[in-house]
Parts: sequence; C-alpha cells; structure tokens
Amino acid sequence: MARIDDIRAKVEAGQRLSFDDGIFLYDEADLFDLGELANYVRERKNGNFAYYNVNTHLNPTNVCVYRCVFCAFRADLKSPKGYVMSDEQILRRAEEAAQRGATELHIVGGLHHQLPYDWYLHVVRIIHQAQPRLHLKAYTAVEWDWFSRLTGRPTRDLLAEFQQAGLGSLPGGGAEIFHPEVRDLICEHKADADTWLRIHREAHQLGLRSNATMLYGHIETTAHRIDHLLRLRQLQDETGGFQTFIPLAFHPDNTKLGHDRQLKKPNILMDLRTMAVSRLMLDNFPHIKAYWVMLGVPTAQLALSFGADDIDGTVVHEKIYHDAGSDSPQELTVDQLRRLIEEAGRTPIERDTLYREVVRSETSWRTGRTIALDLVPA
Ligand code: V47
Ligand code: SF4
Repeated sequence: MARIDDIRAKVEAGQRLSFDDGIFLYDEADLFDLGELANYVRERKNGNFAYYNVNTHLNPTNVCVYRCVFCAFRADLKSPKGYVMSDEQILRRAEEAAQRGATELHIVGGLHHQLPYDWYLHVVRIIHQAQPRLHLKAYTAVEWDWFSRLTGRPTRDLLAEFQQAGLGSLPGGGAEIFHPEVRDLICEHKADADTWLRIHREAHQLGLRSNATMLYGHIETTAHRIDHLLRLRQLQDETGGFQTFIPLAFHPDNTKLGHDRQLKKPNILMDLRTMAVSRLMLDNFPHIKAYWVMLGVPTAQLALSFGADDIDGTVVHEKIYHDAGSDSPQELTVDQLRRLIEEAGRTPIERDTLYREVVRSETSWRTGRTIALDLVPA
C-alpha cells in the first residue's frame, strides 16, 4: 500500500498518526492529497462552519527585557519606540472595543524591566471592572513565567489571583518551537518548553481554556515541528483544555533573525502544508485557526479548505505582525470577515472566545450554544 493510502486509512478510521507519518506528510505527500485529508478531518469536526469573533488587541507595553531574535515588536527601556500605556489609554481602548460590540480583548505585551507584578494585575482588574462583558484573553505563558520570577510565587497562585480579577483565558503565544535545539537559538532566556506546557496545564486545571501556537518558517526542521505538535497533543490528551491551535508564519522584516539569516516569509505552499499537517496531527484539538493578519486574506481563505475552521477576528490595533512587515489591513469589519468566509464556500458563525455562538440583535448580543466541538463522523 502506498504510504499516503496507509495514512488515509488511519485517518478515516480515526486512528492516531505517528511522528513518522507527520514527517512524511510534511516532506513527501502531495499537497492536494494532504489538503484533502485535512479537509476531511476539518469537516468531520466542524462541518461546513467557519468561525470568527469580534475582538480587539491591546499591547499595554512593548518594552521587554528579552531579545527574542524573531521579534520586531519589542523595544529597549530607553528606546524612543518604547511605550507604556496609561490607565486612561487602556480604559479608552477597552471602551472603544465594547462600543464596537467586541466580545474579547486579547492582551499581550513585553516584559518591562521596571514595572511590578501588580501593574499587570491592575491592567486586568481595571478593564474587567469597567467592561465586565469583555472576555479578557490575557498574557502568554512567557509572561506568566516572568510574573513568577518577579514575585517568587508559583504560577498556579498567580493564575488563580488573576482569575479572581477577571482573567478569562490564555492566548497561545510564546510557544515558538519547543525543541531546545531551536529554542535556545531564537529565545534562549524565556520560559522553556516544560515551563510553557506546565503553565497551560495549571490554567486548564483551574478551569481556564487556552490556545497554542507554533512559529514556523525560520531555522527549524520538519522534525522540530512535528515534535512541537506531539508535545501539544500529549498535554491535550491529559487536560482537554486547549481550544485552538494557531500556526504562525515567521515574518522577517525588522528582525535580527531575518537579517542575520537572510530569511524570507514562508511561501503559501508551506503555509497550507503546515495548516494541514497541524489539523491531522492534532486530532484532539477542536479548532485550527488561520490567523488572517499573519497569512493575509487570500491564504486564510484557502486555508479554510486545508484544515482550518477559524480565522480569528476583527483584530484592530495589531502590532506584532505589522512591526515585522505584515501588509494585511489593521482591521477587518464583520461584513468583510463574513464575506471572506462565504467566498471560500463556508458558513460563517460568530463565536465568543469560548466557542459559544454569538447571537446579536440591533442593540445587544448574547451567547448561545457551544458550537461544533468534535462533531461525530457520519
Ligand atoms: O509568541 C512574534 C509570534 C506570537 C513574530 O491565542 C511572530 O488566539 C511571526 O500568539 N513573525 C504572539 N510571528 C501572537 C499570538 C497569537 C496571535 C493570534 C491569536 C492568538 C490566540 C495568539 O507572535 C509570539 C510569537 O510566536 N511572533 N514575532 C514575527 N516576526
Ligand atoms: Fe519580548 Fe515577547 Fe518579543 Fe520575546 S517575543 S522579545 S518575550 S515581546
């Protein structure tokens, strides 16, 4: 039996793919065979639906003690590019989001040399008090690890304290590539793989959901990518707390890594391959996100037939990718998001952060049923 037929049989029988299957799919499988298989799983889990949300990003500071070589967003403490938002600016952003009908605020930033732990907690607390209906998806595992280094307290306690203050869930950033052969070269100081995974485990145990990411298209090999996916699959087996996996294509502009290694952004074939392999290897993740800001709109549309079932949201005020050369717009309206999905032949559904359908009237919105988690195969 040809290798792809063997893998197809496994996928149709709902059997788990191995490390070697993953390497074959990435390096040797025909792209259209791969896409067809990923699409089969995508439709088995999520039917013809494609999800979006109404959200806004908030990066309270870009000043960062770390120097990840892929990052164009960070600034040194005394750099003219560095900023720290005031309470007023933060609350204005949250109010603007709520007025636009956002259901989610996505909050991440730098690890400031001088700001204390209490400032990060204060940010979540004041936003939650002012806008209690906004779900706060806040701080990556790298930030939680930093808070623990600042305070000497265990991350589990800090997560619980933030939960009391209004934290809703954790975004998936900071995962990069787990394998130390790569991680030690691109972000040597920040939380290692075990720490990243431990923090997500703790969050899940506290009842918080989270996402996961992988930064691809730089110095990593196929084996590093598959290793990354399998570490996530293993934790998901244990906790079931991950909602979405988001593959993130490296954008090289204004980065040390891009400059030193003369790297270009991965091409569309690599983007679609990564989306499809992720869908097939992460058999226990309900959703795979094609983040339109990172992929661009046309590739995000295609990705909806290569395993992805989500395109993220309206976004607004995105900095991390735009600082690194993304030419996507800063914002898409709800009409544009819906049209993008419909043009790709899918049925758009607005979701909140926890994948509950959002039902809107002229003046308000409410959440309805939880959508399409693991639809059973026909
Ligand atoms: O951890 C930083 C990546 C991540 C670059 O959870 C870069 O719903 C490419 O995690 N080129 C942050 N990538 C963004 C993120 C995210 C985005 C959208 C949705 C969600 C979610 C999470 O961005 C970082 C890092 O992996 N990143 N710089 C760059 N030059
Ligand atoms: Fe700092 Fe995050 Fe950029 Fe790394 S990726 S330098 S931790 S802001």
